[in-house]
Amino acid sequence: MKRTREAPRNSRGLLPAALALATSAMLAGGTVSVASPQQDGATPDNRRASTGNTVSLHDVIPAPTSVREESGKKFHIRWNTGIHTPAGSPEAEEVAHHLQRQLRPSTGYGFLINRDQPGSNDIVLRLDGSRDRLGDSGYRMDIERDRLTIHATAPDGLFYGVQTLRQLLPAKAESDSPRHGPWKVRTGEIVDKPRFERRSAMLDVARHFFEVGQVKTYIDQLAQYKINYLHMHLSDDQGWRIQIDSWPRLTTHGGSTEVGGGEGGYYTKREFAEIVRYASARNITIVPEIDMPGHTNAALASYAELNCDGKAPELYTGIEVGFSSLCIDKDITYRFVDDVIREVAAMTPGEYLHIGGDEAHATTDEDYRKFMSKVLPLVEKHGKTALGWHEYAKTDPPESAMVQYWGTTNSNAEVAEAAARGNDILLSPAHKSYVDQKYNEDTELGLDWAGPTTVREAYDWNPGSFMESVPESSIAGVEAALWSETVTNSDEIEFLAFPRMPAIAELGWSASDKLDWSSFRQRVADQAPRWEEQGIDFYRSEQIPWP
Ligand code: NGO
Repeated sequence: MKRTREAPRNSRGLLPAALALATSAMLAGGTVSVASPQQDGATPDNRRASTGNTVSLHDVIPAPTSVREESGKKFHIRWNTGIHTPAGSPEAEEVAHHLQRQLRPSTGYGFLINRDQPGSNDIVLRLDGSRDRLGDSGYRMDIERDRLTIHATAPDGLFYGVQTLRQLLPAKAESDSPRHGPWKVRTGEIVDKPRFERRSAMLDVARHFFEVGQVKTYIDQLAQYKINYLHMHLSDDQGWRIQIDSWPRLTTHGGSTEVGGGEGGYYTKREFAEIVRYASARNITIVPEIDMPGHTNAALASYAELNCDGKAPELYTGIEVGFSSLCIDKDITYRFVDDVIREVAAMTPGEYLHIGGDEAHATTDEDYRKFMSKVLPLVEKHGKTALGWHEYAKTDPPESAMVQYWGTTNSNAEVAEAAARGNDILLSPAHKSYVDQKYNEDTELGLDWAGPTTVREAYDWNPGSFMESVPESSIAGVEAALWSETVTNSDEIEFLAFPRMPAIAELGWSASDKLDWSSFRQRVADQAPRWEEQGIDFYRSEQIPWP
């Protein structure tokens, strides 16, 4: 597929002044800081830039809560470096195995796990963190010359500490084949914890289907930026992607095509269980979405009896939406929804089940309310909490339900009322966090109805204060949504998600006083060699000072 990687139109090949200055200083061997001044007591002087050999402790995405970097000394990973884990915590040991799998291929070292006493040069994982300071998911990394220790209150925090450690090693540590060291980490201390509980990404597997392996690749990419939920859009007009035993034609017929008429596909229960397991081993909870009552042509095409007129429509491979609806007045509709929710709920260990509810343009307002009043109790009946696109806020869902905002402005009365009633709000404003939008008019890949959206536009907003009359305490978090009307493979997922997904990840994780575009663009630039090692096909936005 052809696409525009650069934004050549307005580019005159000139470096912005600050960057030109920074570049010439670096060429002269000097020290440069493009970060904002005076954060966590750091002056631009003690914020040393990363070099080819070592990475500045400040050079992490999402930006940590506080960083203190020492000068001169380094922690050195050597052939005999082991990983020490606390006794009696299989989850912590899982994190150790994850770190081991991560570092073995590039270093060629063994990273033996669980020695009785931590030896010198070891990486030590400890569940002794202070809950006051770190909460449930934070960590403190203490990097000394002869030991690197990650303290956390729970295994989640250890996992996040390990993701930070990966970014503190030279980019070649991400290689899947042996490379020469040295493997040094600068000494100092990082204290870190998330601002919001939910740092989510969404992948639309309905418009184009992605195989299990492609989903796993994306999960790996998300996990390194501390994303902890993957919302999977599993059904839409163009395809039904998850096996439902009680309604088998949903997949055999409804899953047999996709946008553009390709062969589509679906996940068997076994395959889906593998996705859930793989994600959970990377601290990511899968949130399944079955979109209804609109966006249901694939289901309506599979079962004639779900249609009010008893006639099944043709399968659909276009991208216009808003024309389909389940039949609100038929009993069979609710038997169908009950079966689907029961089976999907049984396949996903997480608390939430997403019931869509967006763009029900073929359903009257009255019918939409009637539908939600019957479906919301079914979600509860099967032990789940409802999540839905913000249109369903008007049906007064129970207080426990979460509302996902996808509008293109910062005000919505129904969402504000839902927040006042006690519903948590998940933010994915389409003009900011829809990573399916083009970067600029010249990008061939992507839609543009809410965009185009540059990297800076995706980054430059504050989720805590974004929505009028919705206090930060009502915000569950943010989501980078990747709809797949134009996306057909992993390269294309990566092109749209990088660098915007890491931008949204930082908005979800980092404290508001750490959100700073000039610092972020520099840190993103420094991720490029890692992405190259990982084979990530990112977009070289001209807003970023790539190395
Ligand atoms: C909208 C629409 C989706 C599209 C997407 C494309 C929502 C919640 N419904 O977002 O069906 O795929 O835009 O950007």
